Amino acid sequence: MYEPTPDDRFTFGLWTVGWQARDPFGDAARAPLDPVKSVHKLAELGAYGVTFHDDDLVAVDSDRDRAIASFRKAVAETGLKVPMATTNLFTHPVFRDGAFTSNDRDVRRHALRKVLRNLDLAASLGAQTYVCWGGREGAESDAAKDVRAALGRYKEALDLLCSYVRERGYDLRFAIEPKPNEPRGDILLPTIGHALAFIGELEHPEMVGLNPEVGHEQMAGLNFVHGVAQSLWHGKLFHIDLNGQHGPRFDQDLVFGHGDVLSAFFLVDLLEHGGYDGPRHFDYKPARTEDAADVWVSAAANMRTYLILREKARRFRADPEVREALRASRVDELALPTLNRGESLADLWDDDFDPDAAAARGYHFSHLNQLALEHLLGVRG
Ligand code: GLT
Ligand code: MN
Ligand code: MN
Repeated sequence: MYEPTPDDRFTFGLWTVGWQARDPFGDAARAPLDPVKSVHKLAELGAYGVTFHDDDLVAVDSDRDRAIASFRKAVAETGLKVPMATTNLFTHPVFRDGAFTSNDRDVRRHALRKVLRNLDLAASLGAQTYVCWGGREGAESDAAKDVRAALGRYKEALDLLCSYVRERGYDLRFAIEPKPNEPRGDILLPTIGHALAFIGELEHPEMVGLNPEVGHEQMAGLNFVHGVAQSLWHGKLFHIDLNGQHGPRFDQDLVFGHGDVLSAFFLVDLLEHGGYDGPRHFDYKPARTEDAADVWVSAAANMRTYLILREKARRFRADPEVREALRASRVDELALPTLNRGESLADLWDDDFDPDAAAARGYHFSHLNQLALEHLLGVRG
């Protein structure tokens, strides 16, 4: 039980297990990992796929063509899929004021070239989602960035990239990954809500959606489950980055479930019952305390936690007492339109409604929440 298989559609970025544990205060604590080894290990652990940044592929072999050829061979041998790819527009110091929104126009042109080159590779590997995480798109000082102009350049870049994908006939859609801060003091498109509003201004809004990350919304003090639900409601949950975070602080990228576990439970419940059918992508970092073998223990932990929560969510939904509690809390009543078909606002005046009597009725949410918690803690079902 809780053994992952490719049917579970778990995917990992090469940069996750391959993270060498450099942080702002310390040097690398682990040796570089050959992407070929990561592909084989992930396949062995039961993953469905692997994702990459252009620069991840040259982690140990700086000969780009050879590195790509070995990666291609490894995915073919293992049967791993490559459902998503992305561009590193943040490590090289050329991007220190951003990529698509750098004040330096030459840098913006360089950033576009870097994405174009990797889009061709992504398409050739069968990727259907292209993530755009704009970690360097932002500022530390409000004097330094004309935010309205920057959003114009951000839109220009995405419009150009969408037209390139259309011209080439690639089966690719873009997914913006919001983050409030880190590495920049303030990052543009800091939350799911900001990104959704921005997408509406693009030339091809249907080609652009979201790749929300658990920890990034929680860093902003926001409810990730609500953010994902709203993304689904807009038809914009193109991809997802699963990990763990302990509230507003630096980006922890913990193993999935190792942060706010109650939120992780409701997230899995939503993903499994809310109509998301994309990959379950883990974007975590094996902690700096961990050695080379621990990396794989932590990778497996993400998938096992997801499967445990999936089973808990299933039992929660099947429990007759939960069904009764949901009814008593009138959770299902929210799905009923407020006016009946054929009714108009004028019909509202016919209601025989006593606000004081209605105000006296409780919603019994504490009982419902306790049932969820007890399922999660394993004392029910
Ligand atoms: C980077 C970042 C992640 C993004 C990745 C995609 S890279 O590690 O912290 O949240 O998803 O560029
Ligand atoms: Mn993160
Ligand atoms: Mn991420």
